[in-house]
Formats: sequence, structure tokens, C-alpha cells
Amino acid sequence: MPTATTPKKLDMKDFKAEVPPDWCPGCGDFGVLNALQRACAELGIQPHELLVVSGIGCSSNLPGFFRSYGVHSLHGRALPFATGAKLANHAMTVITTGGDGDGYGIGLNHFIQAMRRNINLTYIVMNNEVYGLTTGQVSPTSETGMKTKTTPDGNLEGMLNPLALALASGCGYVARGFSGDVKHLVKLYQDGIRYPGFALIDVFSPCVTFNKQNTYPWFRERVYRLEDKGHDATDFHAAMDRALEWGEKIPIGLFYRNPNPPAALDTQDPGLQSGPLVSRPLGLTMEQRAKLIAEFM
Ligand SMILES: Cc1ncc(C[n+]2csc(CCOP(=O)(O)OP(=O)(O)O)c2C)c(N)n1
Ligand code: SF4
Ligand SMILES: [Mg+2]
Repeated sequence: MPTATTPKKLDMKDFKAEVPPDWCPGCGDFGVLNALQRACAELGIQPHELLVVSGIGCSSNLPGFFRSYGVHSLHGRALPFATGAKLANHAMTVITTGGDGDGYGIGLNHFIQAMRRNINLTYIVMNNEVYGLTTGQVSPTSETGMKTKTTPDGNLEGMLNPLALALASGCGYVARGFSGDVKHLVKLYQDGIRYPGFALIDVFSPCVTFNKQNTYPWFRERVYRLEDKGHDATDFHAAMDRALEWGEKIPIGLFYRNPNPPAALDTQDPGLQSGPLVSRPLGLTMEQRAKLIAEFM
């Protein structure tokens, strides 16, 4: 029988912020947000137990539209910020969100380092293969030949492959979704949040305003679900083969889940074993605290 202290059953409205999203009508990021609200509600995570950290970009505006603790940090710096927050309070569920430019461009080194360190974070990248917020420049995931504001004669560079990079960097949960398939995305998020280590969910999230190449119909024609093809997500080499697939057909779903997840950094750090740092007494007097705050202000 429910008591006054029994947490109430959540639904996605509990994760809706007062501010409605201001993305362009039809932007893929709506599906990403919607799926995240549903995933968190179904997992029963309370908004106060959750932190969502982003960088800068249209996609990185997400924490403003999501009811939980949130940080809209600096371009490319969401993962370092989230790492610090997780180590300060490892009892908190920490989700990082952002765009392809944010995570795979300016933030690429942080992306690799976070996977190598195996911090227990879930990283959701709204991959629209373009810089949306700054009005349509080429991104590391733009296709070769793609015409953008900065590549009017076509992109000469090769595409970055985030999934292959994640596998090679030791990421234990590697998935890709499509914002046109929200139900599928909810499951990928839930499994990623439950995974006890760094989890990447790259999401095709079309920019309807500045990417006229990788549109909803373009993706709908190509994407297929790995689970419909009998893919074994515990097989690292099979995952790498699928991650390299790009063309007429493009896989989405769970590419890899390490069957023997290594211990995440926060569970190993000796300094964290007696509980989250934020719950421990600082051992400072009020005067010492005031002095420290004054020094850093
Ligand atoms: C240090 C720094 N460099 C550049 C910028 C300008 N800037 C803001 S968002 C952005 C790209 C955003 O692209 P992406 O991360 O793919 O997000 P989207 O808008 O496509 O969702 C850039 C270059 C910035 N804010 N800070
Ligand atoms: S510019 Fe593109 S990414 Fe930004 S809100 Fe509009 S459709 Fe979405
Ligand atoms: Mg982008």
C-alpha cells in the first residue's frame, strides 16, 4: 500500500520543463527529447536524482526543456563537466546530451577520454551531420561531397565514424537510434542508462532547416534494425563490421554491449567508496568556507 514516502509513479509529463522547446518545427531533437522523457519516467528515475549536462548547439538546448537538474555548459565541454559532476556525486544518474559538432568536433578529445576512463555516464548525441545553431556549416559527420555553407562545392573531407571510434576506445555500450523511431529509442536509452559504465547512443536527428541531404525520407529509406537481422551485440568484431556499414542500408539499434562490463571508474576510486563526496562533511568552519568562497569569486 502506498505511503506518504512512496515515490509516485512517473509519466513523461513529470520531465517536461516549463519552457517549451524552441527548435524549428519538425526538428529531430523533439523525438530525442520525447524519448528521453519517456525512458526516464518508465525507469522510475525521480527528476531530483538526475542531472542532464549539455554543450552548445541547438541540440544542447535540451536540458532547458527537460525537468531535472541541468547544465548548459560550454561548446565541446559537456563530458568534462559531467565527469566532474559524477565524481562529486556518483549516486546521481548523469546523462550528457549534445550535437555532432559539439561532441565529435570541438569535444572529440573529451569524448575519447571519457570512454577510455569508463565513467558511468550515458551520452546521447543528436547527430544531424551539420552545425545547426550556427546556420549550416560542415561538421565532422557531414558526408563527403555534401554542400554546406562552408563547403559550397562539396565537402572534401571523410566522415568521422562515431560508433567505430567508440568501439575502438573501449566503450562498453554502443548504440544508434533514429528520432523518427521514438519507441526504439526509448529502449536504447533505458538499456544505456542501466549499463554500468560509459554508454553512447548516437541518434540520427534530422536538421530540417540546414541539412537538405540527410532528411527523414533519406533515413527512412536506409535504416534497418540490427535486432531484426540477428546481430549478436556481445560480439565485438561483428559490432565493428556493422559500425562500418554506410550506404544503401544503415543499421540502427544496439551494436555492442560488453558481456563482461569492466568496473566503472567511480566504483573503483578508493576516495569514493565511503559514499558520494557531496554527502560528506567538508571539515571546514563557516569562516573557512566564507574565505574560500570569497577567494574564488
Ligand atoms: C568555443 C566555441 N567555438 C564555436 C562556437 C560556435 N558554435 C556554437 S554551436 C556550434 C556548432 C553546433 O553544432 P552541433 O553541436 O552539431 O549542434 P546542432 O546545432 O547541430 O544541434 C558552434 C560552432 C562556440 N559557441 N564556442
Ligand atoms: S536549425 Fe536545425 S538543428 Fe537547429 S532547431 Fe532548426 S532544425 Fe533543429
Ligand atoms: Mg549538429
